[in-house]
Amino acid sequence: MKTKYILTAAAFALSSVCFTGVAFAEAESDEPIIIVQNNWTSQLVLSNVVGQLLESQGYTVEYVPSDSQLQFSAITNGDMHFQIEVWEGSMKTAFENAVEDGMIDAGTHEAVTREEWWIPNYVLDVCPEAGNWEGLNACADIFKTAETAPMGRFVGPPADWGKNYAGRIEALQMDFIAINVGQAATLWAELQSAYDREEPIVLFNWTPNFIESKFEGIFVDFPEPEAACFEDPSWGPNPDAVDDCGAPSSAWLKKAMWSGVAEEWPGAAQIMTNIDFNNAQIARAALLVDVDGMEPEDAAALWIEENQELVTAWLN
Ligand code: TMO
Repeated sequence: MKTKYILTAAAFALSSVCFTGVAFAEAESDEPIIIVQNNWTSQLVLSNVVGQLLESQGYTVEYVPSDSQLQFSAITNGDMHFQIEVWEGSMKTAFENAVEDGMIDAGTHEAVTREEWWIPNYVLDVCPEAGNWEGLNACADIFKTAETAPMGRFVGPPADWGKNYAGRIEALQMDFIAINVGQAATLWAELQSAYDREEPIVLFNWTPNFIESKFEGIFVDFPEPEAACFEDPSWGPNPDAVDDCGAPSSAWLKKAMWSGVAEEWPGAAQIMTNIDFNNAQIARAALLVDVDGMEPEDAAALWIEENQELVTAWLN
C-alpha cells in the first residue's frame, strides 16, 4: 500500500515537471550524468532528488558511491560529475584544493550547517557546563566505558568522513578517547540506547539532520576555527599544538560540479546551479528515511512531490 502510494506520488511529481526541459535536453550529450553518493541519509535522498529531477528533463543519470574526501579528485577529472552536499566542517580543505585544480564550485545552499560533538540535554542535569568543551572535559569521567576507562568515550564518526578527533583531543589535552563507528546507523543506535536510559553520552552529530525532530540536545562549543589554528601552534588554548579548535559553528553547505558539465549538458548545469536547499528541507529528507523507514529513492520521490513549486522553479 505504502509503496504504491509513493510511486503514484512520484509519477505525479515527474509528469508535472516533465515537459519543461525536453527541448534543450535533445541538443545535449546522451552520456550519463554521474551523481556522487555518500554514506549518510540526507545526501542519499537529495542525490536522488537531483537525479530524479534530471531524469524528468530527459537526462540519463547514474549514481556512484564515493568517499567524502576522495570524491573531489574524481569530480575534478570528470570521472564523477556532481555532488549535492559539500559540508564545510568536514570537507572544506579537500573541496577548496579541488576548486584550485579546476573543479566547479556550483554554489552555496541557503542551509547553515554544523558538524560537532553533541550531548542530550539530560547530560546537563549532571554536568551543567557540558555545553562547552572545558566544562565537558571536567566531567569526562561520567562518559567512561569499559573500553575507555579511565577516560571518557567520545562516539566518533566513520573514518572516511575526514575527521581527526584523536588529534583534537590530544591538542586540547582532553580526557577522552574517540571510538569511531563504522557507519552512521551505529551513531544513532548508540544515542537511542543511551537516551532510553538517560545515560551520559557525547557523540558526533550534525545539523540539519533528523536528530533535531527526535532528540533534545545541544552541540558542544569548541574554540572557533581560524586558519591559524591548523598552522600556528601558538594560536588557541594549547600554545604548543595545532588543531586545538572545533569545526565552524555556522558553516556553509556547497555543491560541487565537474568543469565539463556546462559544455556536455548545459541545461543540467543550470539546474545543478539553481538547486538550493534550506535546513528544514534537508532535515525532512533525512527524516523520511531515518524515522519513517523509507528507501532513499522513494523518499526522494515523495520529497519532490511535497516541494513541487520549489522544484519547478529550479527547472525553469
Ligand atoms: C558530512 N556529515 C554531514 C556526515 O557530517
